[in-house]
Amino acid sequence: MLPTNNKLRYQLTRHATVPILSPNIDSDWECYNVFNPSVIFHGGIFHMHYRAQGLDWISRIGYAVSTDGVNWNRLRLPVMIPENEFETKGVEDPRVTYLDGRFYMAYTGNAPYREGTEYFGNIYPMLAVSDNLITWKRIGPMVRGEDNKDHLLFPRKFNGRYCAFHRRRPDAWIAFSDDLLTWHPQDMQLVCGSREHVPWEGKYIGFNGVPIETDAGWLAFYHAADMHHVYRLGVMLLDRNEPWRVLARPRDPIFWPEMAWEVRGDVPNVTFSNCNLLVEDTVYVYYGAADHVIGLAKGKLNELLDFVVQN
Ligand code: BMA
Repeated sequence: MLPTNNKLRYQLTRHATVPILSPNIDSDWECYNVFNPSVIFHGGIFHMHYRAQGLDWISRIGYAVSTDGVNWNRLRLPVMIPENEFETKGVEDPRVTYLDGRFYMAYTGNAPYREGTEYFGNIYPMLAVSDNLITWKRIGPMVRGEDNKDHLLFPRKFNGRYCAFHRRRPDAWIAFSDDLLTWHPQDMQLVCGSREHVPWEGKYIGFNGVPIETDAGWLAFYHAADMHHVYRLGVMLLDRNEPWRVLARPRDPIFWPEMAWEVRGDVPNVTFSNCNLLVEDTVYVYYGAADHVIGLAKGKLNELLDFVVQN
């Protein structure tokens, strides 16, 4: 894809020309696809939660640890498997936030279609909590009856309230809650949608990983699908205290499928990220490639901020 007329161009740099995690053919639950991971850095090590599919094609969530963010040791069994009516067809796309001493996972619950609701109403933005990253207690869905996902919890509260991104198809939204259980419609608002004349965002957009708080505002990464179902990544800057206000949003994407393993896989032409982790001065963007393997791309925080502000 050719960049448009931005003043400054930017592309995340691949850590390597090969994936950092691939399906485990010796395992029944993760032998088919591993993708769309969340990674946090805590207690001196990297912790990854990733979506995995095996022979039955049900999504489960696996857990792996690493000392360098590149080489991983996985647990033999998944840490999350479908457990209730909101997730009978799978638990997908984890996004983990560390907040007030606990770990919260936002993940997608996939359930059978419900007739009569827009977009089938079978996709649930789920929340769970853990103190050890392995055993998770369900909190429940943020909303029901709409196709809502790409949600995640901010790493701090605003005026004493929890804050989360979510996606009300086709747009990216924000919501506030006192207790994580109740998310009232009046406490939700639109952040942004696809832009006219920006073909790579043609179909819909959603936020990626926990945004990075900087002096200039929240650096928020997002994905968009175009009309051909190609998934690219972009970045924007949101107001630090009113994170529903977009301060800057370049026209061009910062990452897109190029490698054979990003172009071909279970779903072709997909780079999809749930995680943009700041490690010292570098943002580690872990991503699912073609819904089949996991890649890592990196960017310097100051270069990303320059790119956003100058465009
Ligand atoms: C999105 C999500 C992702 C997936 C992507 C591409 O809607 O379901 O989990 O990676 O589609 O298939």
